[in-house]
Amino acid sequence: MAEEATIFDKILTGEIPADKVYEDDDVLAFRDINPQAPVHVLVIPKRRAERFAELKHSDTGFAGRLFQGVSRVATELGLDDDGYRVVVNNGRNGQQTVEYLHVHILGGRGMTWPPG
Ligand code: DGP
Repeated sequence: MAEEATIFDKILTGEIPADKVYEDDDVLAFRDINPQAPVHVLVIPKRRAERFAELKHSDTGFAGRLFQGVSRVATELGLDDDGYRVVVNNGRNGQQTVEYLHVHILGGRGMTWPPG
């Protein structure tokens, strides 16, 4: 686990405000401050991991609950029929800027492929 509090740690504790759209025991979801699509939400696990490399075999439940949360958020936002994109920027080449594992949900428009 990383030590220094990130902006997402502070959103989780309420120290920094966010436009929250969903919360349960495992995840918090809030709107991205710099949206790249009509719907752009970030889903974070309530227990911080910095990136994928930290996840161990014993974290399968943690990872499963994170993805279950992503599914729930997308459904609640009404994205299931038209579809959406799920993105995890991981590490430097992945353009990760916040060192707290998080999942982007992007919807409300057609996406292109490949990503840049
Ligand atoms: P990345 O680490 O590249 O997956 O991107 C982090 C995302 O977090 C980026 O799309 C912008 C968003 N973000 C950064 N700071 C804040 C903040 O204070 N509030 C919210 N709601 N989003 C933020």
